[in-house]
Amino acid sequence: MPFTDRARIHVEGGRGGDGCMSFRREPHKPRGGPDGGNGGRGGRVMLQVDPTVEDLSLFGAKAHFRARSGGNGEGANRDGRSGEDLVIPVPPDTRVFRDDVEIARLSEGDEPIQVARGGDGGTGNRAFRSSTNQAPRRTTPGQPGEATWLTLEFRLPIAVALVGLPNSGKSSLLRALTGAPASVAAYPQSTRQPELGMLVDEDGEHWLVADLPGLDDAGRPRQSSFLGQLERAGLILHCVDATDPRDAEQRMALVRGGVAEYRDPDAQELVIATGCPAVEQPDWGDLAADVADGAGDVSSVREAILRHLVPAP
Ligand SMILES: Nc1nc2c(ncn2[C@@H]2O[C@H](COP(=O)(O)OP(=O)(O)OP(=O)(O)O)[C@@H](O)[C@H]2O)c(=O)[nH]1
Ligand SMILES: [Mg+2]
Repeated sequence: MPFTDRARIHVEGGRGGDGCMSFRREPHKPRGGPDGGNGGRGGRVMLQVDPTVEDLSLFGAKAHFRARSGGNGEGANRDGRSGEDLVIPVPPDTRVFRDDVEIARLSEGDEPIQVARGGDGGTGNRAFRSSTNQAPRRTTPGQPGEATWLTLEFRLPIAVALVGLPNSGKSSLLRALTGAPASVAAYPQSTRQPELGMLVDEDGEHWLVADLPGLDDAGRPRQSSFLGQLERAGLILHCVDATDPRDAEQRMALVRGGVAEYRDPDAQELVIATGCPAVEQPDWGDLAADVADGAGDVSSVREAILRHLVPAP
């Protein structure tokens, strides 16, 4: 299933039930008083973190969510039942936007939040009885639930992000560093989705490493890029193909320009000259890696990465 980190959903609270018009009917009391009950309120739509949900791809197939309506009031003073709330599961660390304003950020263990109110139930005729009107025929209908579009955004807890021009060896390096089965190919933009691997340090600490494709050959973000995922990365591995005859500094400037708006300004950057043995490390790079076919020694790169990572407090 393709990884999805952004979704638009429409949520709607349930409609309130209608108030009821009814008069008591008893064998020996022909003119019983009003006994129509109130309608129940509509169910709410809630968002709740479910740690087993890994991304927002669920919402590709389903974008409309509506909670149950409240029950209508009934005779004999019976009020309608409340509509059941609809609880939508989202992955941990989901952000919720309404009209481009962030209204919530949901982390594991948080209480569910309400994103659409249920409609109020209507009033039955019993409630309109007064000294001047003993037999009211008036009722009110249930109100519609609140309806709104929301944007959900989800960020993986990425510690290390690989970026670079197409074909710069990102997937190969991810594979060599983490053993992740990343797709490597001799043509550009072979990777369409973020690919993930895990680095484990001596203390057993796990670090999520991601290959974040998404720049075209001119360093421009592609339309459906996942560069938003750069946001949480504290370390950026900037892969630069050392076998490319074009000027390395110019290529680096393209990439830096392309990711500038997505990255954490405080993130550190390491420039990795790819396709290049360590002994031939060019002066524009911090490190060199030759990892053809995912093999090759990347221990120095690995160590340098781990030196830059600080365990979360
Ligand atoms: N010899 C050698 N070839 C490499 C090295 N790194 C990558 N390559 C080759 O370069 C090509 C591109 O590598 P990928 O790892 O797919 O590059 P990428 O940046 O992930 O590319 P896209 O996902 O298509 O943007 C492949 O043919 C790799 O085999 C390396 O260190 N040494
Ligand atoms: Mg790739």
